[in-house]
Amino acid sequence: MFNRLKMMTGRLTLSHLLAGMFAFCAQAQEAAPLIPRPQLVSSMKGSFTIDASTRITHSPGQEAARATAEYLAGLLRPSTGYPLPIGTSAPNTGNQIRLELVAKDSSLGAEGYHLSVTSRGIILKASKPAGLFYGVQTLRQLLPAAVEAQTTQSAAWVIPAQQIRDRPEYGFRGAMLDVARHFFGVTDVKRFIDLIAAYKMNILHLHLSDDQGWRIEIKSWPKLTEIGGSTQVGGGKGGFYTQEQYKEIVAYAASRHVTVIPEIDMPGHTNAAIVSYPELNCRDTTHVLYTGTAVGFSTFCTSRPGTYKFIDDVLRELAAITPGPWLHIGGDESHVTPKADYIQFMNKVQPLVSKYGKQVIGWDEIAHASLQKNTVVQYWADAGNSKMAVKKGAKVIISPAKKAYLDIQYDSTTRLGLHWAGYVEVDNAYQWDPATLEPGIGRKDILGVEAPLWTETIITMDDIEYMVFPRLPGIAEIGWTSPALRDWKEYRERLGAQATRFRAMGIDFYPSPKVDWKK
Ligand code: TNX
Repeated sequence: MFNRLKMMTGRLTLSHLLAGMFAFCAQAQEAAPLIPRPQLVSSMKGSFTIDASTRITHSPGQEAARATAEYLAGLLRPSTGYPLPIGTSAPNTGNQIRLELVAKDSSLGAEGYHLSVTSRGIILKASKPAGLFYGVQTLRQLLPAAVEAQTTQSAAWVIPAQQIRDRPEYGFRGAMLDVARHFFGVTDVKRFIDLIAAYKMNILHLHLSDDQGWRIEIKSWPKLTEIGGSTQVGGGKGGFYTQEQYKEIVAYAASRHVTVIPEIDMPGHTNAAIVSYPELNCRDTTHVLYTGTAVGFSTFCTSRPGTYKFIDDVLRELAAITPGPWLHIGGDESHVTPKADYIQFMNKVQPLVSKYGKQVIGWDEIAHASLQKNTVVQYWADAGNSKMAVKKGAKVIISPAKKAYLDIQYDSTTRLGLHWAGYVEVDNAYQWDPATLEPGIGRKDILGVEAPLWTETIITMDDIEYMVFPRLPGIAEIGWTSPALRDWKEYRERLGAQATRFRAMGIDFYPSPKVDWKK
């Protein structure tokens, strides 16, 4: 509707006039094609237009609201070209986008928000700062896609009058980036964070170590990065984050209400660490750096005390620079670790994580060990393991490869990715419900949903975008929107409408034939 309006008008003053008239004539305005779909939207007559004198305001003394106001201004200024000054003001003065933290509204929870758009202005309310941030993401999608441009656009910045009340289904909505198989620098990771946060995801899981590379500086074991970080799949130069760079990523993520979960995979997937320090392996043979893509051939020596001293040091340093509550210890595909040793190993490592005040996450194989209270199990392949975890009282993160893996090819023609878990087209990635996927794993057992991107075949940011879009917005919606409000046919329309946004954001997405993409 607004694109048509934009075409009809072009000039700002005339468009203002027409926008008003159009809204006046319209009986009921269609709800905007938002992703994730909000809980409750009620359209009203009229609209608000952001113009050269619009201000962004917050209540005095609300620093968190101010931070979100700055973030919103940062989104709107480049494309609108307006100054959009930020300040405090009384609630009822017009032409402002007002961000308010309210104490009372417990129905909004930790991440919910209430967005009210009238012809006088916009009021966004939330009980917690994250709610304001998500309200801003919604507001962003209510504006014409041109708002995403980095240069001044001559669009009419009209937002239809409406009320939105919204809050997420799950408190854990994540994406994982494997920076071990191919390394991605700080700039790429920041863009990845911006892209997931735009769809209201709040977790970034970084897979920081694997056979092909060790990507985080550990000051007490410097060869991990010196040697273990020096290559990647295909033999490129690899790379790693210094602790300062990691902190920069964590802080950037926090400014987007995203919590970073660092993963050190063990006892398998450890060739890079073993090459750096051969004593971590039982046989003191020399190992060589690995640049292939096979899995399951390496293991730490589970019987040597030195192995646990090493792990203690790594977890201590990592915990000290990770404000989030979780440390992920991997545990997948340890094919050359005898089962009894694996169990003993996991029983010894879990307390080391707790010692540094963090909660364990492990891939579903970890369910074979005794699970510490609060250990979280990530379901990726084996439903039996995950059910066993639930029986042992663990909460589960749902990341089934056949639905949620972003590295799995869309179809047989996809130029990137793997297909060991079949093919995952956009409809397939969307049409499932974590709470009914596996009998024996119910809503109450589930912490949330995560979409992992493994990078054996992913080399550039462009590659990342192609595999992540358009599937990630669907997984984000599974995490955010209640299942009763989700339907593929209806979602398909909203996803098609996102194309203009993807383009304006410079996202190289896969134009799936399952969707009619808006031109
Ligand atoms: C399985 S998922 C793995 C990874 C691979 C991925 C490729 C998991 C816990 N292990 O090591 O990268 O498949 O899709």
